[in-house]
Amino acid sequence: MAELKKEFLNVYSVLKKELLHDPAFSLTEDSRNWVERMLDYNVPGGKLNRGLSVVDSYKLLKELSSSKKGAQLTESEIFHSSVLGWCVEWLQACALVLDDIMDSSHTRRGQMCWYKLPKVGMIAINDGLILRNHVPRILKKHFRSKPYYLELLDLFHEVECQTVGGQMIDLITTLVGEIDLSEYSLPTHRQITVSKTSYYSFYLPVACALLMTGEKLESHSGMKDILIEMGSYFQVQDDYLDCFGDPEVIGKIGSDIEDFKCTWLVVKALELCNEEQKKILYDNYGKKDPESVARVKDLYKTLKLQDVFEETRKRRTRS
Ligand code: DMA
Ligand code: MG
Ligand code: MG
Ligand code: MG
Repeated sequence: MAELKKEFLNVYSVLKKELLHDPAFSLTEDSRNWVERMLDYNVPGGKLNRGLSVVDSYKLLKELSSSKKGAQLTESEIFHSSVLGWCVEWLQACALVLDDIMDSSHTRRGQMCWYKLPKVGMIAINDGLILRNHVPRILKKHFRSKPYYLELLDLFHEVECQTVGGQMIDLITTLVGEIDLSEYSLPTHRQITVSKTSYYSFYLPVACALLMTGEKLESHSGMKDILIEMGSYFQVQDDYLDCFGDPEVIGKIGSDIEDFKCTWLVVKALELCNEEQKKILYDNYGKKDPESVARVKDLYKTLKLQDVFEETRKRRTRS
């Protein structure tokens, strides 16, 4: 895998160079420098799990179809699966740049959020759109002549619709919560997590690999169900870490309590709290001052949500 990761990172440099000279964007020298810095800051610095899982999934699918363990990928297969992996990473970079503005976040991947840099600010909105528009440019350049090109375009588009739809529900649900926090429930939480996270983080990489092998996505709805489930659990973990994770480890400072978000933690707290504790939640949830945030975190600890999470984790990873 170390070798594949090295190759994967090489492909980033190839794609970046192509995009910086893509006439569609009519870049000037200054704007080319801007885009290069913006890409280096926002695209390759994460765990790369989503991108690498395209290469991994493709390798596994090839092994399955040839019933040979350790099947070797050709140069072209490594390159093309890596390109699709980077398209997933590009889409993720777009989602994160915009998500951090909307969530008023401070840090991401161990550095200041892009929009927080003094010379960037709201230019980050257009940068998000640049990132999003890079994806079809990459796909056109490298997949135009493939028989599955249209399906690939359609897949990225459908997944993006799910993601922005999910982001919208994530954001507008807070308006409902501000009126009555008890409206937050597990079904609402699930709807948010499936659409904002599962599709692009779990389904998209495997679906890309399947298309590369010539499969039709409609024939794999069982696989989709499993990946959606994994993604939903991943977002439960993300909610948990927003409050209990170490910012040094997760690379970001949580803001869900301040942002009034419908998270797994607040839903569980509402399920478990007595009337007195409910009042603490109502009085402090969604407030920006550190004392209110600390009171909510204390309540989560009193309700032993860390243990409840541990139980859920064991149950979900067993099934
Ligand atoms: C993020 O949800 C979802 C997308 C589509 C970026 P989030 O705001 O909980 O993510 P994070 O905790 O990384 O800001
Ligand atoms: Mg966020
Ligand atoms: Mg968000
Ligand atoms: Mg989060």
